[in-house]
Amino acid sequence: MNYSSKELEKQWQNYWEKNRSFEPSEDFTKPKKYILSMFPFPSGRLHMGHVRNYTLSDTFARYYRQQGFNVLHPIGFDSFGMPAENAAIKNGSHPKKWTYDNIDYMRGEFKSLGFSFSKERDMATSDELYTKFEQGFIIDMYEKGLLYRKKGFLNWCPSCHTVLANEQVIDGSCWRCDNDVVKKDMNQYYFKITQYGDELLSDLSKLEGGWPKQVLTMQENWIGKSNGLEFKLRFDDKSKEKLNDKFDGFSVFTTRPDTIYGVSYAALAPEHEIVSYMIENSLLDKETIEKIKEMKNASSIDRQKEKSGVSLNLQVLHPLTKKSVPIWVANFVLMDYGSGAVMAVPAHDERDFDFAKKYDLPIKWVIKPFGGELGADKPFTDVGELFNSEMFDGMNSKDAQSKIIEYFEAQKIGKKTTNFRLKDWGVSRQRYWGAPIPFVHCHDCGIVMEKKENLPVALPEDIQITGEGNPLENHPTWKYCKCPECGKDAIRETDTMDTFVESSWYFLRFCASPKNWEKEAFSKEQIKYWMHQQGHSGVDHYIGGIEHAILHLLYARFFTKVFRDLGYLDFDEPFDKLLTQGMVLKDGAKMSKSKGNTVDPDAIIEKYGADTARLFILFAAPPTQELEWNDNTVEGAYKFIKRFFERSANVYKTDSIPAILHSKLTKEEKFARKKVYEALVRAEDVYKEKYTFNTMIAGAMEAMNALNLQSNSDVWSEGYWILTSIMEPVIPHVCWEISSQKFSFKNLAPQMVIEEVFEEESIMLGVSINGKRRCEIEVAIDASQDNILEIAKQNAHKWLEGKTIIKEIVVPKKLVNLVIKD
Ligand code: ANZ
Ligand code: ZN
Repeated sequence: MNYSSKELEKQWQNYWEKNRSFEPSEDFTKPKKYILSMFPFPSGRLHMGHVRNYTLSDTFARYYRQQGFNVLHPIGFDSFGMPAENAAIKNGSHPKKWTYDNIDYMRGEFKSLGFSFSKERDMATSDELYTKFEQGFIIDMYEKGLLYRKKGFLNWCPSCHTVLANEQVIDGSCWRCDNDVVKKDMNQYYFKITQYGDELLSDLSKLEGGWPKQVLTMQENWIGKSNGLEFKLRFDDKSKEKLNDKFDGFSVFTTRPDTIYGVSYAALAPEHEIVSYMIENSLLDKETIEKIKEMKNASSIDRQKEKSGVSLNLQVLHPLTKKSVPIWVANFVLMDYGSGAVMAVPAHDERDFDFAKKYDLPIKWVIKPFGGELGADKPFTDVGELFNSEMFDGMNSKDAQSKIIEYFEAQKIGKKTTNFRLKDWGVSRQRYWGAPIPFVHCHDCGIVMEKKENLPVALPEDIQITGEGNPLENHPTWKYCKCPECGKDAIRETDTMDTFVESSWYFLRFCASPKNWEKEAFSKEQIKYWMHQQGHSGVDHYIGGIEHAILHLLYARFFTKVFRDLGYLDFDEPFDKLLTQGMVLKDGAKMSKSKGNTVDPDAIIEKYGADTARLFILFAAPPTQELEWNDNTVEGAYKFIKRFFERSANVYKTDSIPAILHSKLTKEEKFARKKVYEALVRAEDVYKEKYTFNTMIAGAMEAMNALNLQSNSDVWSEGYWILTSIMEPVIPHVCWEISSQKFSFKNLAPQMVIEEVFEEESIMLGVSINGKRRCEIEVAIDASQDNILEIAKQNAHKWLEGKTIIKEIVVPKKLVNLVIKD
C-alpha cells in the first residue's frame, strides 16, 4: 500500500462530486446542522487564511454528517466590489470576466482541497438572480421607511472616487487604499439601522456563550449607547441680535450633568448650522473663517489629535446660574454625534481641559475627592463630592447625575436622552461593479421604485472603466428610462450598493431549495428548518475572521431583524455560535503579498496533498489562535498520513466493529485499545466545547503509536475502525480510501465508549506507619490483602527494622496502615 496523495485525492473528489455526497436532504424531519464559513471575495486564488477557514467548517460538517445529521454546508462568492474594477483599470479586463474567471479557478481549488460544500447551492452575489432578489428586498425596505435618501457630509476617498461608510474609514484613511479621506456634501441612501440600535444592543445577551466575548464587546462599543441630559443653551440678547434673531440658542448633550456648575464655555462643531450661518452672512472675520475651514477639512484622525478652535464672540447664559458663557468652535466636537455641540467642563474632562489651557479659558472646579482636596493642575474625572454647586453641594457625583436630570425636567429646561454612536448605514457607492439601487428619478414623481416584475435592474456590460467617476453615470444610454409610475422620461439611479448589503443576507439564500432556486429567494419553511429549531436560531456554527467582528456581523444582525419585521422569518439572531479563527503567520508576521511571506495553497496540495494541508492547519494550533506556518510540521503531517495509510495493511476487512474480549489481551494490546478509546472520548469533547482539534489529532496520533506496539489484528481493525472515523473530518481522502477498502464505508465512531478499556491494571496505595505516610506502592487492581501487605512491608522495610507490627490495616483501593512498637 503505497501512499500517493495525488491519485487518491483526485479519485475521491470525483467520487464525491458524482455521487452528490454532500448535498443536503430536503427531508425536513431529519435532525439538521447548518455549518457556514464566511464566503470569500473572488480575488483570484485562495490564501492560507481561506484554507484555514474552510478546513474548520468542513471538519464540523463532516463530523455532523457522520453523526447522522442532515448538514447544510454551502459556499458562494461575495463577488461584487472594487477590486474587480481596479483590475479593469489596471489590466483593461472586464470586471465581470475577471470576477467569473476567478470564481471558476477558486471552485477548482475548493474541489482540490476536498471541502464538502453543497455544489447545488453555490452562487455568486453578482449573479443577476441574486441582484434581482436583493433589489426586491431593497424596495420592501424603502416602503417601510428603512431606506431613505438624504444629503450629508460623506467620507469621500479621492483616490477610489467613492463614498465610504464610517466603518470603512480607518484612522482617517480609506480602508482599501490607505489614502486620506475627505468630507463631501452629497446625496446618498441610508439604511435606518439606528432604529434597531437598542435591539442590536440588548440582543447581544442572547449571543453570550455562543460568540466570543471580544466580539460582543466590540459590537457593544460600536453601538455605543450613552445616557445623559440634553438641554438648550440660550444666547444673551446681544448675541441673538448679532445672529439677526435667527437662533435663540442650541442644544447640547452631556453624560455628566453632575458637572453642570463647572461649565465655563461651550463649543460647536465646525459644521454646526450656526457656524455655517455666520460664515454665509459674513458675521465672522476672514481669519476666523479660514481657521474653521481648516478644521472641517482635517482628517478625522487629526481632529482627534491636536485640539484647535476659535471664538465666535457669542455668549449664552448658564441654564442655572444665568452667568455668561463664551461660545467657541472646537475641532473635537463632532457634528454627527449628539447635537453637534457641547457644554465644556475643563475642570472635569480631559479634552475640555486641554482646550481651555490652550486658549486660556476659565476653569471651574465643582467636584472633589470624598473628604479630600483637589490635587495638582489636572482635571478630576473620578466620582466625588459636589461643591460650588448651590443646592447640590455635598452630593455624591454619581447620585447628582439623576438628581440634576430630574431638576432640569421639573423646570422643563432639559430632558433625559439616550445617544448612540451607531450611525445610519450609508449604502450608496459611485461604482460600477455593484448591485444597482432599483430607483428612478422622475421630474414629476420624484424618487420612484422600479416595479418588482422589472427586476433585476441589471448592469450594462458595455462600459468604460477609467478610474474617473462613476461608469454608470458616464454610460451613454443606460440611465435613461421611463418612469415606472407616469411613463415619462426619467433617469435611473446610478449609485450601486455597498457590497456589505449582499453579505447581510446570503446565509438566508443558502436555505433556498435548488428546486425553487429561480423562483424565490428562499421560503419561510426552508429557513425555519435550517435556522430555527428547538429554541435555537441561526446558523449552528459560523466560522470566519475576526476582521468582520463589527461590520458584517452587525449588518447581518440588522437584516435578520428587518426580515423578521417584514415577515420573512420568525427569529432575531442569524448566527448561534460564532468561531473566529486566528491569523495565519509566517516568520512571525501575517501572511501577505506585500510582505512576500505567503505560502500558496496550490503548491502545498501539489507537493503533499490536500489532506496534509488540512491536517497541518488543524494540528499546528487551536482554531482561535494564530497559526505559524512551519515547513517541518507540514512534512511531519505528511509523514503521519503516509504511515496511517500504509499501516492499514495490518487491518483486516470487516463489516462490523470486531468484538474483543478485553481481559484476555496482553498489556500492550490493552494499552493500544485504551489509547484508541481515549482518542474517541477526546474527539467528542472537542466538538462539544472548545474545538481544539489539535488535541483531538494528538490523541489519534498517540493511539496510532500505541497500535504499533502490538500485532493483534482484532485490535488493529477495531483501532482503525475508530481512528478513521475520528480523522475523516480532518483528512477525508485517505480515510474514505481506507474505509472503502476495509470497512465497505461502514465504520462510524461508536457512540458508546467501552468502560472496561479504561479500567486500570494496577493502582497506587499510600503506606502509613503509625498514621504517618511513608511511601507509595503499586499493586494489581485485584491483588489480595496478603499480597498487598507483603508488598507494603517490603517497600517500608527501613521504617520497620527492629520494630514489632502490632496491627495491619488495609483499606481497599486507598491505603495501608501499619501500627508498630519498639
Ligand atoms: C460635559 C462633560 C463633562 C462631558 C465632563 C464629559 C465629561 P459619550 O460617553 O461618548 O456619549 N460630547 C457630546 N456631544 C459631542 C459631540 N458631538 N462631539 C464631541 N463630544 C461630544 O460622550 C458624551 C460626552 O461627550 C458628553 O458629556 C460631552 O461632554 C461630549 F466632565 O458634557 B460631556
Ligand atoms: Zn414619473
